[in-house]
Amino acid sequence: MTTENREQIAHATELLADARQIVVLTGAGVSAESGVPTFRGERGLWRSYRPEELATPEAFQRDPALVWAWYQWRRGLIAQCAPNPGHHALARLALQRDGVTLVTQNVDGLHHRAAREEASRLGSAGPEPAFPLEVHGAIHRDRCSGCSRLTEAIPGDDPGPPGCATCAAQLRPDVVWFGEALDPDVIGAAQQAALGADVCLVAGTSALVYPAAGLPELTLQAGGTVVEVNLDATPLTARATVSLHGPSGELLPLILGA
Ligand code: BV8
Ligand code: ZN
Repeated sequence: MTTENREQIAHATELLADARQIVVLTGAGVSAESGVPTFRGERGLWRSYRPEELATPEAFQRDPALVWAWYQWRRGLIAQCAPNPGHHALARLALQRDGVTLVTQNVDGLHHRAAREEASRLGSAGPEPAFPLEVHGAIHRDRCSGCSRLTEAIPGDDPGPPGCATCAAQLRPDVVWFGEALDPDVIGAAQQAALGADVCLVAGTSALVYPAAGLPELTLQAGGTVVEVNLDATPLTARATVSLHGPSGELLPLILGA
């Protein structure tokens, strides 16, 4: 590891140790080392499809079977994946310190799984059900497009979205598609946390998708600092007090203490 990176890691560790309130924003990059493909990287999910083709209500309207098959494929893939050391380091930070809010754009549920595993290792109470704040929803849940009833998704290769057991309307993945509003309570809590944070730790996101990508900006506007951990540079890099380029699965345990 270069001396420069070592100094950057020490600086990031110091900023986070001195912070009273921390907000963490993660994106698909923190799950990459778990085997979950990112959206825009080399092997990104979107490489095979354009976001507009699949993750929009119009696409689901136009071709529900295609969109459903894509989510079922992703669900099967994610079921084979496990949290990586980056998820575990963030889970320990949130479980062992007050004033930490973890916000994720990811729908893969790996942060919650890491927190459950850390809690049982620490012998502490498990994470809140609302941990982390999943601003784009959760792929393991289905939502009825009629009565909004939530159910655990059932993997399988059914040719298209099933009907709701209560009202027979079509089920859809309980995720936020492009052009859809985020749950105001969830994004509201995330924005509150960002406004009150001394440090916004951003990991594994291209910082392109709003309103989530606006969270670090709120921390900066309120006088806080940004620490970025990402493989590539992003529009946020120039605004970060510390920007570490490398795999989050390696860097987060170094910054947060393994
Ligand atoms: C809304 C859930 C309004 C589904 C997703 C122009 C300007 C501003 C905004 C817009 C605009 N045009 C349109 C918009 C709005 C749009 C938007 O922001 N578009 C972008 C593309 C410009 N936003 C919306 O539509 C949002 N809704 O605005 O609604 C509204 C209001 C009221 C009423 C009605 C409507 C909804 C956005 C949510 C979309 N849903 N996903 C699903 O997952 O299937 S977005 C999708 O992208 C994922 O959630 C993903 O998390 C998210 C962001 O991507 P990243 O997580 O950053 O992943 P990415 O691959 O891009 O980057 C990975 C990074 O990790 C890379 O930088 C890479 O270098 C790095 N990396 C890789 N490996 C590693 C690593 N880093 C560290 N370690 C590694 N190992
Ligand atoms: Zn229903």
